[in-house]
Amino acid sequence: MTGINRVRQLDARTFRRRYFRPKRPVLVRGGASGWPAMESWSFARLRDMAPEAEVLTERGNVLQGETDMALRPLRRYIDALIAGELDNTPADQREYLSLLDVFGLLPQLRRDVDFSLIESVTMRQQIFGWLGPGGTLTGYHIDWIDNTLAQIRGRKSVDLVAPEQSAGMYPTRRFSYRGTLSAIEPDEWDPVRHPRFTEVTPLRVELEPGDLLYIPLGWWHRVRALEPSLSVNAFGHDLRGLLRHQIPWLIRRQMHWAGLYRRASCTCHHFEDGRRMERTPY
Ligand SMILES: O=C(O)CCC(=O)C(=O)O
Repeated sequence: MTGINRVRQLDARTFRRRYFRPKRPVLVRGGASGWPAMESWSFARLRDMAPEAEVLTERGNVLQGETDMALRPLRRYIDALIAGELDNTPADQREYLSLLDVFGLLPQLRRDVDFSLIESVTMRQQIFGWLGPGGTLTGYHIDWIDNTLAQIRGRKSVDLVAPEQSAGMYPTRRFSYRGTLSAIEPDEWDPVRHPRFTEVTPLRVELEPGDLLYIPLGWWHRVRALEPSLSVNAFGHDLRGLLRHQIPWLIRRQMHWAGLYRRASCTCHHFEDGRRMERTPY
C-alpha cells in the first residue's frame, strides 16, 4: 500500500466494497463538513451546556504513557483550554479530555453528527469526544473495532501503520480494553531496543475541520493535535467483529476489573493520593 486514499465523496456501497471489507483506511475530505456540529459546536458552547459536569482528563501520552487521570469540572477545563493555559505545560503533563462520552453528557447534540457511513456497515456504535490543546498525543495503538474519526475544530496529524507491519511496532502486554499498545513512540524511539521499526512505513494524514477518516480494525494509529482541537469518533462492530473481538474483550475486561487479568499495568486504573482512580468501562 502506497498511501491513504483521499476522496471527496463516499457512498455506503463504495465504502463497504473498497474500504470496509478489505480493511483499507480512507480519508473523506469534507466528509463531515455538512454536519450541524461544524456550525454550532465550540468549546464555549459545550462548556455552557454542562458547566457543572465532572470529566476525566488524562495527562501525557494517552494510552502509552503512565496512566495519569484527573477529575475536573468541565467548566474549569474548557476555561483553561480557551485561555491557552494548557498549551504551555510540558508534554507529559498536557491535559487531554479524551474518550468523553459526549452524548451521554449532552444527548441533545446527537443529531448534530452523521455517522451513517460506519452505521451502514456495523450493528452497534459507540461515540466519543476528544477535546484538548495543541500537542496532545494518543500513542500508537490498535483498536479491535472499526472506527471513523471526524475533525470538528482544529487540525490533527494521524499516522497509520498497516497490520502486516506489526512486528516492527513491538506490541506490549499492557492491558487496554479493546486495544493493543505499541512500545514505539517515534519521538523517543531507541533503534537499539526496537530495530525493526526502521522497516515500518507509517502513512500520515492531516485532518482539517470537516474531514472524516476511516481507521480500520487492526490498524495502528497515533494521533497528535496540531492546535486546540475538538474531534468526535464512532467505533462500530459488525457480527464478525462482535464474535471475534468484542465478546472476548468483554470477558477480558470483566476479568481485569475483577483483578484477575493483567493487574499491574493498564490504561484504565491509576492511584492518586492513595485513591484508586478508574476510567469507567466503555
Ligand atoms: O484523537 C485522538 O487523540 C485519538 C483518537 C483515537 O485514537 C481513535 O479515534 O481511535
